[in-house]
Amino acid sequence: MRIGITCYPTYGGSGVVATELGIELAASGHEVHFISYSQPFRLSGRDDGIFYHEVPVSSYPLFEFPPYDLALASRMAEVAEFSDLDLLHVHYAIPHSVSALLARQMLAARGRKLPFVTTLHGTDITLVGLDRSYLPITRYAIQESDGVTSISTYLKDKTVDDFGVSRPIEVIPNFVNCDVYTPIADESARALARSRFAQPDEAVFIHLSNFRPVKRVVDVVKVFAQVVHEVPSQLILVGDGPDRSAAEWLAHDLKINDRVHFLGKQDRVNELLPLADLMIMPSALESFGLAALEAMACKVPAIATLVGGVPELIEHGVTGLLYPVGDIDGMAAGAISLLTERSKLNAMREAARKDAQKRFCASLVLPKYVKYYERILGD
Ligand code: GMT
Repeated sequence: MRIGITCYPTYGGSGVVATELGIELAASGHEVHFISYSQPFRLSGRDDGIFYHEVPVSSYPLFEFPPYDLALASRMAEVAEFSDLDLLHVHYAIPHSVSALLARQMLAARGRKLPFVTTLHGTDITLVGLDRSYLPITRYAIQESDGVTSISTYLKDKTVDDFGVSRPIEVIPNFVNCDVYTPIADESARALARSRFAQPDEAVFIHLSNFRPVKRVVDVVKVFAQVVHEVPSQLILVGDGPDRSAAEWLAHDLKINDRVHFLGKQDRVNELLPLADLMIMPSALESFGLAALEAMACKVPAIATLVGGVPELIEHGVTGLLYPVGDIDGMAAGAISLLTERSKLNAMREAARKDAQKRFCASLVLPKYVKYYERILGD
């Protein structure tokens, strides 16, 4: 198949899923064309079967807001025609599904078919999409898509309840390449890599996000501050965004800044995740929690919140621990109990990796997308 993919290319779960999907599709022989305003950040250096088409957005003194969605629709239609696309797959409904709808109509007028699939990821439904300025058009574009997938049952139900969408929605969960996201098998190699951050007897925590308010990064530091009084530990924070400086200030105020490592945006998170003992993901909401899945595949269970689609990923007490949002004391106590009873932590580490392999490996989830595309093309 020749598949066009549109996503937000910046740091964010929907862009990661879209990019990893494109990479996996290309590796299994499909031709993939990314259409976006810049190259998705995990794409660099990979080109077999993968093409990237930039969307130029011109400005004009009259435009207070350059119309990206229109430029995107034009580019989608052009790429579909020049590269003979079979299908377009857009990630995150706003505005990508609306642009795809326009591109499909433009091509229909030229006697060409371009079915499109919309994948719903999270705040396109739970936050931004509910804004009155976007809700009617988002609902319309979802309803009119040739296919719609959602990354969790939670998000599917939200779409039906909050948008009144009546069309079928297929649940295809987030996935991880279990050969790329993998523990470091050799203990001495792992110890050497950990020594960049921690002494041999110290525990290592990791957090990975885009530091938006929904991720509650300040809670990460608060949880860690309680743990570090009981168990010698270090905290690695990967990513960047609006709440980074609040987290940095808190680490300074609590005088734990020498134990908190802000690494900023990193490309090869698969090399950092396996260094940790535990992830902290205290989000106010997650439709799935891709970062926790990537950590689990590396044998790193998450201390997370009982929100959205997270319980579809993490089984409390088996593959991680789940607490109410803001329950700093609970999360800290849970982490301390795992770190002081190493056999419990080791069992959870094994279970986390096994569960990621059994339910969410790219090799299991990719065929679900391919089958879904075939169904859409057959309709
Ligand atoms: O909804 C968002 O915040 C956007 C999106 C992104 O681009 O970061 O994140 C969502 O999509 C991920 C991949 O499908 C999910 O794993 C995240 O749980 C989800 N984020 C939220 O629901 C907050």
